[in-house]
Amino acid sequence: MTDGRAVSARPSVTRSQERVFAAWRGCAGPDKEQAVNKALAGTLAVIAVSGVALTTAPTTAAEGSNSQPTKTQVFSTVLSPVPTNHVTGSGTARVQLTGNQATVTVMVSGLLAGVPHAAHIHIDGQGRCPIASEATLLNGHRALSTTDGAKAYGKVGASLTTRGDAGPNSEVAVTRFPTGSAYTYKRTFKVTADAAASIRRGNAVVVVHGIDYNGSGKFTNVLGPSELDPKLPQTATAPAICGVLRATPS
Ligand SMILES: [Cu+2]
Repeated sequence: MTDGRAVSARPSVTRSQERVFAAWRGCAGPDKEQAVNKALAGTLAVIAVSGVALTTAPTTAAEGSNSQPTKTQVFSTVLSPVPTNHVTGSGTARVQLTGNQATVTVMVSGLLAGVPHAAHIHIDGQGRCPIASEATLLNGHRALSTTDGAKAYGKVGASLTTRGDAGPNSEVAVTRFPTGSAYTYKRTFKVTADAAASIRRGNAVVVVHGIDYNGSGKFTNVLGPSELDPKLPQTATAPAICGVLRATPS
């Protein structure tokens, strides 16, 4: 799936991703789809040069090393397709937790190619993935939005961004999430006390978003706008694959 090479963020990728973001935010209707996918294609081209593996270097240990020694625990899960959302992809996720410091590894395959996939550790819900009966009508189509799944998996506790903030505020920071149908993500960062507690009690759920509901090979407006940000299509934020983190022998 990957060749294991680390790909560092280059200015060219950043500029390209900013164009994607601008396209997303800037227009509406059919033109929007065209502009978004055109901009996304540019991003993909840049990323493709370096392969699909996205590996982000751990943050420096400079921040907050005052915590008492804490036993390292490992949590993992298999990521399975969210029902009703027309997803065939899958993946795995692993969280190594020491105090509030988490090393998160996510491997996915079979997702929609060429687009960013928002991914989070959700917390404080019912500690499960959504089921088909929780789907609603989105622009006339039965599917699960992120909000439809919130009762099951809760709110965003951490955003699995490639750089910068990794907290709940980066929930829809589309320019800072991994892109592509298959990738390996690895990053070490500090999670909130709430998120760490949720992970430890088996309540945390890893969700990767972004679906190809109508099999068009791109994000479209088939499900209408996202409830999280009306400038994004619903297909960009709807949950794709999901799994509940469980304690695992390390
Ligand atoms: Cu999420």
